[in-house]
Amino acid sequence: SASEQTFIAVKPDGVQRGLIGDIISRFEKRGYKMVAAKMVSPSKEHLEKHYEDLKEKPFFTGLVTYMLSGPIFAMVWEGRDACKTGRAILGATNPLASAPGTIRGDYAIDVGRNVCHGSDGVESAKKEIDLWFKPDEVAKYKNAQFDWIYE
Ligand code: DAT
Ligand code: MG
Repeated sequence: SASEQTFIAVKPDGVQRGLIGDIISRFEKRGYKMVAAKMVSPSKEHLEKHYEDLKEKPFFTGLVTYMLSGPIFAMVWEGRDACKTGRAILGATNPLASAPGTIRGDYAIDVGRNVCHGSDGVESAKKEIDLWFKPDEVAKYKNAQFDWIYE
């Protein structure tokens, strides 16, 4: 439905490299609606919870250290198929496999510096939005462009 939501974040490298505006623009221009955004410096515990499914992976410690290395720009984007299409806008996890035209395919090389995060499905999006945002931080509004984007 047009109200599907996904959690998208600009990781510390993306913030430092000045990519927030470009990443917002790509989602805006595609037709997605921003319903929440904030600059945050979450705790180690918060980031370990965010990546809890990966806690057994050999790269987990390095991943959490990287995510703690600076502020993160956290967002919620809404629109039809937002999770799947959001992942397509980001590109493959390993930037060397990401197509040009995707965020990672345009701006990254190393999997450990891949600039952005996006929920991998509707269920994980719900969990992540719940972890990163309070309910009153997520706006409800109709975008004036709605009828020009959806048939
Ligand atoms: P994604 O971020 O595309 O959802 P993921 O959930 O599998 O990918 O992994 C989360 C992050 O962990 C990923 O963005 C970068 C890091 N990562 C994944 N696989 C890795 C690997 N093989 N080596 C190092 N870091 C990795
Ligand atoms: Mg993931």
